[in-house]
Amino acid sequence: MIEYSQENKKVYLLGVHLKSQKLEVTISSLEELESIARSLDFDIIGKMHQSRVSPDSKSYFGQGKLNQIKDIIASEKIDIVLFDHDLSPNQGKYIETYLDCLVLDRTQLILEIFAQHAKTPESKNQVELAQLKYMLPRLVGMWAHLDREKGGIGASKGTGEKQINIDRTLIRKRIHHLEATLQKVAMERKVQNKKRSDCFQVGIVGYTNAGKTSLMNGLTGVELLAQDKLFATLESTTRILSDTQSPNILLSDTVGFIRNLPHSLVASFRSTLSVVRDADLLLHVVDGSSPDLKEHIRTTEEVLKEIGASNIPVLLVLNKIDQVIEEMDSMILTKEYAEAIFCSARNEELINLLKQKITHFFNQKMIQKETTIPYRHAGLVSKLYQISRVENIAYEEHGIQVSHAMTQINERILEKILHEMSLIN
Ligand SMILES: Nc1nc2c(ncn2[C@@H]2O[C@H](COP(=O)(O)OP(=O)(O)OP(=O)(O)O)[C@@H](O)[C@H]2O)c(=O)[nH]1
Ligand SMILES: [Mg+2]
Repeated sequence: MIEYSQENKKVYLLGVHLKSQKLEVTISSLEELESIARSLDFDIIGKMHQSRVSPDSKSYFGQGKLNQIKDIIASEKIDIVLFDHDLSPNQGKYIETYLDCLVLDRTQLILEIFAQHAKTPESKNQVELAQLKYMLPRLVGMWAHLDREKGGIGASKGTGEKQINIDRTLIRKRIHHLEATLQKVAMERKVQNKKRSDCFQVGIVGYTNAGKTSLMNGLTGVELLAQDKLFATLESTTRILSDTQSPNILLSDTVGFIRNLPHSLVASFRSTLSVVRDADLLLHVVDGSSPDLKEHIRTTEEVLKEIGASNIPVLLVLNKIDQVIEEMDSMILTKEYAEAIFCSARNEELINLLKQKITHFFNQKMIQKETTIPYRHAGLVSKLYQISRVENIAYEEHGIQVSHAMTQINERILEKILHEMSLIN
């Protein structure tokens, strides 16, 4: 983790507004960096952005701006400069040497939050892997601060300061070890998922802090930790959607997304995100009260594409609708997102409506069947109860007449059983 002493470090935030982009995007991204920094207990002294046609290859910012920042660092006694962009190893090294101040970029801050919030061995390993991959190309001539005793950046447990000084070979070895360990967990998860394949699976996805865990809690009656913090959830949790009939609908809550999510993190979290890839339906939860709603939707869609989950059917859920107070705003949302489900994790009625929409989605996918079971095979009825939703059962002269609904997978299972019993060809 970033080593900073107990007292809050004074930080200054910097961003570049590329003229090809909308200014609001730069500003809201810088605000987001501020919330990340606040979650890390940094003391935010100020922020600024510079408009440029393109980033300077050597220093990202222009030289004039760098001088201005240097003065601020001196007068405000800034400890760390936070950059709202990803810096190349050379840019990072140059800026840090020039400013003579610890410089952290967006990726490092996101990695740091993940490191602090990781609780399970798996998520800790995933974060460590991403940190090491980030660190590897930066080892040669490591940024000046890494050599300092105080205020240097180390990674979370086991990847700390000491490891920064060990050679690349050891880091590569560690990377291989972590990848192998994670691979093992991924295999175990695959087996678990197979067991669940007779259930419908719903993955809750969306931008960080959109209210995914709060909705999961409301829908399933569990009490997972929901917090007004970015990346409160890093692990995937699966629960049964309450009050549903056979087959069960399983809901999985997982890690949230953010713009410019480091690729190494997405790659490391592939296994955790397998609940998303394997889902039959995605609930794309978005904070309906956020002015950055569109950007959040776009980011989530991009990450879904990156992890190979862009073909799964999606229900868009505009959450926190209780916070949309202005009638005008509400009208615009209704018009623009006519297909979306308007919800609030704080409103039981709306949660129940969401639950109905989910069950309705799957009911539509159920296949209606009429199966006749000869009395000599009466034991099959209990199997039908297991693998389908029995709606009516009548004991006729020629056999037991069952009206039931089932999934396509279970229909194939039933056909196999009937075939083996020579009840069908
Ligand atoms: N007003 C209001 N607040 C909500 C609603 N849903 C969630 N929140 C609050 O928003 C914050 C974030 O909620 P979470 O459920 O942790 O969000 P998340 O999407 O799981 O966030 P991460 O796990 O950090 O990605 C918490 O403080 C919740 O209490 C809602 O519908 N209305
Ligand atoms: Mg969460």
